Amino acid sequence: MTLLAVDIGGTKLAAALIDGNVQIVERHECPTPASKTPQALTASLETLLSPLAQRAKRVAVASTGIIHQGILTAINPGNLGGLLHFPLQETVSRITGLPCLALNDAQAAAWAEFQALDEPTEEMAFITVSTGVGGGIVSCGKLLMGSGGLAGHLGHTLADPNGPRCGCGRIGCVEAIASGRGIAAAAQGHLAGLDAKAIFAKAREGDVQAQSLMHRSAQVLARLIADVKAVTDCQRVVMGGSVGLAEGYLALVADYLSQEPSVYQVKLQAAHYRHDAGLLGAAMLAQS
Ligand code: ADP
Ligand code: BMX
Ligand code: ZN
Repeated sequence: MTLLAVDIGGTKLAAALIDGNVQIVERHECPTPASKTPQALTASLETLLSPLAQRAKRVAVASTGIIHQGILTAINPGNLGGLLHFPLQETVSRITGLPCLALNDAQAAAWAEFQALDEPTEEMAFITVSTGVGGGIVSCGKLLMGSGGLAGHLGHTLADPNGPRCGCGRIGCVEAIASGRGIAAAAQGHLAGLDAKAIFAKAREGDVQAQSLMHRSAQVLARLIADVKAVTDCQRVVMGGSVGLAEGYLALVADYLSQEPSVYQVKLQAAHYRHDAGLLGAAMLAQS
């Protein structure tokens, strides 16, 4: 059965047709609209999904935000152009004319990455460092979603009580410092206004401020991973997202993690499915 999978992130929307062997047959991408309106997101989804829908029997959505009973509620509305609530499942079903399953993007990615592990493992955490910092936890072989969809929102744990205010309302969240947006927000002087991608490129050219922003993010991630190890006793942590998968980033996180006491050490690896983990995880859950 061919399935249409959709990934809604703070920076980009992706859609793919996926066959019965969970292989991507065709993939498209476009920017997430910057406008605050549900109409803008609906219009972008229409453009992306309408040409593909006829070839699929079902649709599966992995989306940024808390996804509960088909409704998207942003924990950090700033990551979604200010959009707070969106009737995700209903909108996607209406656009495609197909039954729809929707869940959080990092939870979906965690499920795909759990299936791809090279050895039997019961506890695993997936962390995306992207527009925000998202997370998904598999415990006793089960994906945790929580009664309201909040489970695994690791980006909103505390990194620094003296840090910047996060869009969720708390002070010093991991996301406020370590995410793509957090990195860009901390940039000053000649780096002000650049996005995380451009800042990482400057870091590779030897720019000292850019290197320090990259290190700060990686250090915060390493502390988060130690916290996650303490909470879940996971045997594996998988990293995704465009910041998480950026050249040199994972090695930096691993280096900071190695400075933590041995009880907090855990195997760290890049997402097997790279940027498609969310799409494939949603597809796997919809097919099961
Ligand atoms: P989404 O959040 O929509 O899932 P991404 O995973 O692509 O999208 O994350 C977007 C963030 O990643 C942006 O902040 C962008 O600047 C940053 N980014 C994209 N490519 C790179 C790169 N090569 N190196 C570092 N940061 C990157
Ligand atoms: C935010 C939150 C999470 C999401 C994470 C990564 C919103 C809109 N999103 O913490 O639900 O999983 O960002 O999202 O509140 P991404 O857009 O960076 O992939
Ligand atoms: Zn927060």
